[in-house]
Amino acid sequence: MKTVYSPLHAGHSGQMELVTSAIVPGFEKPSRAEFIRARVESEKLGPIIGPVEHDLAAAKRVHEAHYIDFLPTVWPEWVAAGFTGSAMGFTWPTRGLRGDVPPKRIDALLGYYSFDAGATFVEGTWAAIKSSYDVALTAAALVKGGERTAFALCRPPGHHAGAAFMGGYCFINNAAVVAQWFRDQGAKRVSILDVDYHHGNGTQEIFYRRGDIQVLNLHGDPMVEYPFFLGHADERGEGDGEGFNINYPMPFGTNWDGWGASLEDACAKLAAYAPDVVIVSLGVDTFEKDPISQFKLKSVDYPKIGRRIARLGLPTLFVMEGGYAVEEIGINAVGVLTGFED
Ligand code: SP5
Ligand code: ZN
Repeated sequence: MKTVYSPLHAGHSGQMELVTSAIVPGFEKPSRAEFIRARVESEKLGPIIGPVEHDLAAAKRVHEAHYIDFLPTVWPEWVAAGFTGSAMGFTWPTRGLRGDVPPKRIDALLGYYSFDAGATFVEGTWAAIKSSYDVALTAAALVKGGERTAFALCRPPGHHAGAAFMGGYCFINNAAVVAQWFRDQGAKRVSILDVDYHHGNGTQEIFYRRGDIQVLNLHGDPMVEYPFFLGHADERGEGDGEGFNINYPMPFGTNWDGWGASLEDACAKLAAYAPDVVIVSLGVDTFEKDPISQFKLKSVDYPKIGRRIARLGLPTLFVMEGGYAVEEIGINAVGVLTGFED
């Protein structure tokens, strides 16, 4: 399969992150994408190609236009305000506050457009976000053009980004963008299978009232795991979307037995939906050695994921999301892809 990759991700580096009362170097760092790219090469997965540049129209099909227009302004406004370090919010419009009046200060706007302090900007961040979006759309076009599968090596990831908010290392929701893009290209139904350790709250929010895009999510139980405020099993979609959002929250310590059983159930529901295309939000932070996660998948389990998805027999686009054990991230991510191609 072809991999789409852009070196522009690397400018999104040196971000700091707020973790339990300390500001630490971000877990979502450039070496993640480089370890994956190196493994794609050493495993001879297939050609690595660069992205085609796109305008932002496809992003505005799933995100609010004012949010997308805000993103490129962040770093220039942060610098103009005299701030240094990673640009991040510090005040958020939660229950009881006004979420409808954008303030006029960049540090306040960062809070207005986010749900945590986990999506921070440095000088190269906007270029990286844009390249990640271009990578996803370029890979989608390969599948639309008749290839059975493709790998969008996106960085930064996307699944925590909602219609008008960022967070959790995510800015533009690449998987949501390409799901809508396939619909706009004539696909009747699209399924998004999110196997990242964390619940894809942004993807769920974007499609919650829609029946034309099925969203299946396997993740750590939000009662005890980030993002905490979405991802419970009783969230099944609303209106036209009733029954088309399916969550599989799982406890800390879940290994292949439990996780694989959830995948099996998700694949059955996906097959019954009979989509024209499957988008896999591919996180490998389910790995036993992941530094921020609590599942216990082993490297030998990742090819099993790919093989099970391949058995659906559907055109499948893999979109990279999380995974922070950088030494093994390439082995695990590419393990899914080689398993798919077995
Ligand atoms: C795309 C993606 O995987 N985003 C994940 C965002 C997670 N942000 C919260 C991380 C909290 C880490 N707390 C545990 C620290 C252990 N030292
Ligand atoms: Zn994750």
